[in-house]
Amino acid sequence: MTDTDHEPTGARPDTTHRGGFGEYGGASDGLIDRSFRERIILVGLTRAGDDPAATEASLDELALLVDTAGADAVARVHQKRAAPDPATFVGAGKAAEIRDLAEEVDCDTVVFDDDLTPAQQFKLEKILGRSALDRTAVILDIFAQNASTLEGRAQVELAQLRYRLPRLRGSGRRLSQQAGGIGTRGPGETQLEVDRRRVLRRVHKLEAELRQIERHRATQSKARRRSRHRLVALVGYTNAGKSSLLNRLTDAGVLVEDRLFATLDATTRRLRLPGGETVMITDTVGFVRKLPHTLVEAFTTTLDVVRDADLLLHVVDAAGPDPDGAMAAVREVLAEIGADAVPELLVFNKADLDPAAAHRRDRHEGAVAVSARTGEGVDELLAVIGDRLRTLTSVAELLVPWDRGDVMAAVHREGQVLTEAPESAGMRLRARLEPASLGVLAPFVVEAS
Ligand SMILES: Nc1nc2c(ncn2[C@@H]2O[C@H](COP(=O)(O)OP(=O)(O)OP(=O)(O)O)[C@@H](O)[C@H]2O)c(=O)[nH]1
Ligand SMILES: [Mg+2]
Repeated sequence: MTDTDHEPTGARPDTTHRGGFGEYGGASDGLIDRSFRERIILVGLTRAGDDPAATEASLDELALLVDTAGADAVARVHQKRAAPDPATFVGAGKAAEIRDLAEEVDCDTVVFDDDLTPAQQFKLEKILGRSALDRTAVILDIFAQNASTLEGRAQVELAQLRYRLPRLRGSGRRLSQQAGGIGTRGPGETQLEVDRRRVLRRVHKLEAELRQIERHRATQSKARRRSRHRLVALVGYTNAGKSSLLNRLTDAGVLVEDRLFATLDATTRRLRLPGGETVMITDTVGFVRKLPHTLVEAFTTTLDVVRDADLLLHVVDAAGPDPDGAMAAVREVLAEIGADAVPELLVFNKADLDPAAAHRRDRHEGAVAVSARTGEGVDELLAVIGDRLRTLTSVAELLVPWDRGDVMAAVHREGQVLTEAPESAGMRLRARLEPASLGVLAPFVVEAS
């Protein structure tokens, strides 16, 4: 670490707590001293059997992340190695090389494209004589800058604290200085223990706050289910155009920016489909390769909405550098949050920029190509959403005895009645029903398709 990095954060007035975090949040390990752009060296490692081109693609993205965080990538180092060195991630010789390069290009910080263990980070900072961060730290920093709601901030701070807890050794002195000493130290405790205790206390408080929000969410989603509106969730790689599409489909007015992770909070709007049915559509946080687990965990309340959705609109930037890689990364995160079973509709966006969008659509059955910017393909998208949602329900034929007015009412309430024909035994109906309603009405079902 550099000397300035060892200063208490209070002495760096421009290292702002922009997200309004608690005393450990946002500032101290952040990339950003917003009075100038830091100069960064990026380091990637290709393991035996892996494709070096994939490492380069990942480094391209890391450069974008670093830029979004507000710093400049000035050099790049790529090492091929059987496996990461347990002590220094790259080989010790390479680490020394990076130190020399850092001197030469006058860089402030070295960012590694993979997660560093706390021990590796500590060792590397000693060798490099400057901060060593990993991709996770950069992503956390961007999230911290973009978090604006109470929930978003709590989630990001929680992720940051969980990330920092095992790393307190490296930053212990800094935290000790913040603690202010008198009265904060219990008998026989080291400063590190005090710091850990304080961080843990804050973690528990945030967890409690988020549980509260989650309970509120659960009530909301119950209300939605009662309202019988289907929920469609926009998911996809960051910057794919999810918010633009929501704005195009509804008048949501969600912030759209050519930067990564512009959206952190879920926004839900009503959307009327051409068939006349109303659904709820929700925009949410974008995904990225190697999305940090701490973030995925901290964002569970936000991501619940994805898991609960009836249909996912998987938005892909068809004009992006690696649409297939982005799709794979998104599906990985979906699996991680338990949303991989939710039906998915692929939407290739930015068709105005790249005719490849149409080709990609043709290669994937049921996919749609659109441009959120020009509106091209949007009518088709709406029609396809309606079609797909209809296939998620099933049509059943029921025979309801005349004395069961309650069941008749339930069929009308729970489903869409297609035909009714009176018979001597009762009313014969054909109705479109969700699996749950179908289950309840099973005793009256004559035939289900
Ligand atoms: N040319 C073109 N640009 C688009 C289109 N859709 C979105 N964009 C641009 O792509 C960038 C990202 O759009 P957003 O809607 O913010 O993307 P997002 O998926 O919500 O991104 P995050 O919230 O950051 O994950 C913006 O600069 C948009 O103007 C499109 O159909 N065509
Ligand atoms: Mg967005």
